[in-house]
Amino acid sequence: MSGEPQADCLFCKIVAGEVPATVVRETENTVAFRDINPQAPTHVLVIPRAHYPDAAALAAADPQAAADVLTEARNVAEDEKVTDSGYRIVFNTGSGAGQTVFHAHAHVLAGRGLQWPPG
Ligand code: IU
Repeated sequence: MSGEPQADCLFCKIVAGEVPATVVRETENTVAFRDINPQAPTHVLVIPRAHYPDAAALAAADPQAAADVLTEARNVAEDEKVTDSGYRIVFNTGSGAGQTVFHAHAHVLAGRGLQWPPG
C-alpha cells in the first residue's frame, strides 16, 4: 500500500487543505484537528498525512508515521493540559469497532469521566 492521497477520502482533503478543519498541531507526518462531533470536552483526531485505511495498515506500511501519530496524541494531551486528569487514545479499526472514516486516525479524548469497558 502506497500511502498516496485518495480522491474520495475526507481526511486526505483535510490534509490537502481542501476541506476546513480546526487544526491544532501539524508535523511533517501528521495533522491534528478537533473532531467535528466531539464526544468529550477534548476530542482531537491525529491523522497521518499519508493515506492508509486504518491504524493497522499504517503500522504495517510505515511504522515511523504510526509512531509519530502516537507521539502527537501525547503532545495534544500536553497542549490540552489533560495529562494529570487522564485521557484516552482510541484507534477504531474496522466498521465492527465503530470506524466510519477509513483514513487512519487516533482519537484523543479527555475532560470528562471515561467509562471502562467502552461501549
Ligand atoms: P471513526 O473512529 O472512524 O468513527 O471516527 C471518525 C471521526 O471523524 C468521528 O468522530 C467524526 O465525528 C469525525 N469527523 C470529523 O471530525 N469531521 C468530518 O468531517 C467527519 C467526521 I465526515
